[in-house]
Amino acid sequence: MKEDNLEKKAAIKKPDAENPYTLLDLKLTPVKTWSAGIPAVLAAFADLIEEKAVIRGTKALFKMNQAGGFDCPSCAWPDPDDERSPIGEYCENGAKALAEEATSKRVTPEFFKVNSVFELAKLTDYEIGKMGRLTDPVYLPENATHYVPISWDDAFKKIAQHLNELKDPNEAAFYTSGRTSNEASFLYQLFAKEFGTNNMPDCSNMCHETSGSALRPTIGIGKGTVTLEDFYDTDVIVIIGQNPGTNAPRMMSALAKGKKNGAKIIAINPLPEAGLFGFRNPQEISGILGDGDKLADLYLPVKINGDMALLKALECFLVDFERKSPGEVFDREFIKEKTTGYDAFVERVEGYNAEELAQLSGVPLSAIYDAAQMIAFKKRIIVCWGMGLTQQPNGVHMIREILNILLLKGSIGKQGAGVCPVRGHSNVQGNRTMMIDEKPTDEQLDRLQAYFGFNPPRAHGYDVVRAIKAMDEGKVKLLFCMGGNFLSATPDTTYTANAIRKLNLIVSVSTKLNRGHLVHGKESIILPTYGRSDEDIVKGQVQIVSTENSMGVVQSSKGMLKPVSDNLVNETQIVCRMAMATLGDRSVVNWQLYHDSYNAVRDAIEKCIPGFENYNERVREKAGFYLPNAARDGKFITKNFGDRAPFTLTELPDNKLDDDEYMMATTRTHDQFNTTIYGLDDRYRGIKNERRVVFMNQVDIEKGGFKAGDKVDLFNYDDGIERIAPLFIIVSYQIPERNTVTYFPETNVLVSINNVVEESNMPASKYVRIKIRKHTPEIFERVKKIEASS
Ligand SMILES: Nc1nc2c(c(=O)[nH]1)N[C@H]1C(S)=C(S)[C@@H](COP(=O)(O)OP(=O)(O)OC[C@H]3O[C@@H](n4cnc5c(=O)[nH]c(N)nc54)[C@H](O)[C@@H]3O)O[C@H]1N2
Ligand SMILES: Nc1nc2c(c(=O)[nH]1)N[C@H]1C(S)=C(S)[C@@H](COP(=O)(O)OP(=O)(O)OC[C@H]3O[C@@H](n4cnc5c(=O)[nH]c(N)nc54)[C@H](O)[C@@H]3O)O[C@H]1N2
Ligand code: SF4
Ligand SMILES: [Mo]
Repeated sequence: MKEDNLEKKAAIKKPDAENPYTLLDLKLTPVKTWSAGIPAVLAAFADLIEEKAVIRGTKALFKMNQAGGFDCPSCAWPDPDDERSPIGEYCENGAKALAEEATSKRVTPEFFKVNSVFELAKLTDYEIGKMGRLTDPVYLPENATHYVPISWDDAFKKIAQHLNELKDPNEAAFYTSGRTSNEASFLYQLFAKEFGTNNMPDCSNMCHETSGSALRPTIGIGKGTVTLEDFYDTDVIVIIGQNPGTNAPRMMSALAKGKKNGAKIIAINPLPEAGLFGFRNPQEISGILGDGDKLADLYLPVKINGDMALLKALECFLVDFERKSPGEVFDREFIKEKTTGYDAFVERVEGYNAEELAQLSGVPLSAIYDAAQMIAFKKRIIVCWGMGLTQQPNGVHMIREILNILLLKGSIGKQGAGVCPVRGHSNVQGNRTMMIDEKPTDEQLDRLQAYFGFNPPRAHGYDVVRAIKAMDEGKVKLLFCMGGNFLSATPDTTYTANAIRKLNLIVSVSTKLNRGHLVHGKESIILPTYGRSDEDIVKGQVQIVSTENSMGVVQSSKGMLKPVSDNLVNETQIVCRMAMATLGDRSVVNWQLYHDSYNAVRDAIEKCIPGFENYNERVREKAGFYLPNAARDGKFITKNFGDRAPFTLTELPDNKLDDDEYMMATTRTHDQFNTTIYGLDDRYRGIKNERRVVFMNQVDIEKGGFKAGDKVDLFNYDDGIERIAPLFIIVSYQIPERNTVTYFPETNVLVSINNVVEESNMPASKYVRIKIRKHTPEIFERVKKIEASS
């Protein structure tokens, strides 16, 4: 009894929203200049062994990304349309993602009985993730210390009761991470809209919202325009702000193939990432025994956010070359027929001084000249980008600047040319196609209304940042999370944790335990569900679901592993049961039909979303089908510019730093999937057994009076508020001066909720002004004070 009381008191002290502030035992290993190869194969299998899933996992690996198999749950890189390698169409990180899912370790109700929420929160994210798969629904009552079992029916009753008690449907928000299938996503947004809200924050709001915001008004579609085939026959591939060797590893094979066929590669990144320089294909003998493929022909070590200056300097050269060889550099016909705003754009470029721009970018002018030379007389250029651009305050404009260059060259909407935003989560693009969007268009809503017969809400809802603020202000009282880890993926951890604690109820549909389950509202419910690799049987039949990859291909996915528990429910049925429990007779949707049949869901999708004609038939074709993409075909149907793509006039950012300030980009290690920490190494960057590191240039280390290996604390002072990430180790690294890199989620605590990307409102988590000071033990007291007062 006494112990129970103590425990309650402890629980009131708030479970930690942060990883423990302790250091492991950092070892430095050589930084790599090529990716994959034998170490990648070994690493893939090491994870299966650790997860006690060797037999299950190996069996599944051979079905992953194969026609008739299941879609890799990790990233959104596409599979080849034609022949697939019988040895395997997966990479090291796909295998790790699978090992996480296929694990035979289990988090059962007994686990929750012996482990209080408070105690669990003292573990690291790595330890929490390694506990295993969730097996049963559990419920945390108000003021309770432990999750307790709850039946599915009771869970839905509780959720329904909470939803129906809200004064306004907009007091609820429905978050989506990017793994949810098309079928479940469609029903999920349908439910939110029938319930009455467009509050659908999703992981896109932290990821590629910036790309959509940049592309939709300019080329008429918020997606990429290239296909995998384009990589194989092109002249130049530019990779800017993206780390393919870690985050889309099979992109390396496409780059190598393009390169073999004559393409040149330009890499633009503050860090010399291994995957940009070389690739040893573990699926080819030459990759195992030989030197592999050399990739980047030119590497431009841009400063964080120096990309705008760099792109403009590049344009200065292009304009100059064109002046000297009229018609040979720019595609005059394309510009005349398909674009608008050319003259004003060129005038703007002519006003710049290339030397000054180069200074701002951090890249020598001669190297930018070389890049200009490489693209000036080529017509087929592909530009790929990732979070290095999208998570910058001016990311929308930087992407439009890339587009400016492609428009000058007529290098979009033709074979071997175009834009390639490399999407993150395996079905994040499909989620958006299925209308998971806080700002659906009238056309989308009209079609839904016509088919289902209810009036969907028209007012825009909350995105991620706005949802957190609304939670803090008490305007959102219930957060439903379809996958993901809302707490740790979002910025300003202390503020966000506090906002979550104000909720009446948080519901998480999850495969694995994460910190987001431990920092909770007054009440909390966890609903365990299937992963992509799990066999999903409905009415005695094994089901397929579908997903859309980075290049707009919709494919089927059929899980094959026996689920870890008989008490899991698939996401589609979770939505249907929640809808029936909440809306009852109020609903005009036949939820029972969709509950029982994925085919019926696909039929409804076909009626409501263009491009899905004969969905049920075509999704069963071997390589799936491409969604329509007018920009890919060279048609730019824009809202404000008719059938023309506009040149955009952009500004240079002011990146001046105070004397003791550094710019920090938060990034991923090679051993994590977002907030899921597979392991504690970052092999390619030479880091072993530590995540609390800060990469610094040696010049800065010395100027700051530090030494490599010193322990430091990191601070941010945006909005006049002190934010602290204590206890990091300095690692001397090849990175531009005054720039630093750290890993998220540990440094999300430093990212102000107000530090957002213009237009897309995404957290600008690669543009964080920090101060670095020698570590003092007293810092922990200060951190505690900040947490207590928030
Ligand atoms: N294994 C694995 N795969 C993943 C993920 C994962 O966590 N693990 N996450 C998935 C998801 S959701 C996403 S969105 C993608 C993310 O994939 P990426 O877009 O590659 O994401 P990051 O690792 O955050 O960082 C991208 C790169 O941006 C660079 N960078 C930072 N600042 C700047 C800058 O100012 N300019 C330029 N040019 N570059 C800069 C960094 O050095 C880094 O190399 O990967 C997906 N795939
Ligand atoms: N500082 C900083 N912050 C960032 C980023 C950054 O670069 N820097 N990147 C941002 C980006 S690009 C993204 S996409 C977000 C990611 O944000 P999220 O998508 O919210 O986070 P994840 O870590 O991918 O979610 C992991 C959890 O999803 C659950 N899960 C896994 N598979 C499934 C499944 O099949 N179904 C269900 N229902 N649940 C599943 C598991 O419980 C797991 O713990 O983070 C963002 N946050
Ligand atoms: S590239 Fe991405 S989708 Fe393909 S196997 Fe690797 S992690 Fe999975
Ligand atoms: Mo992402």
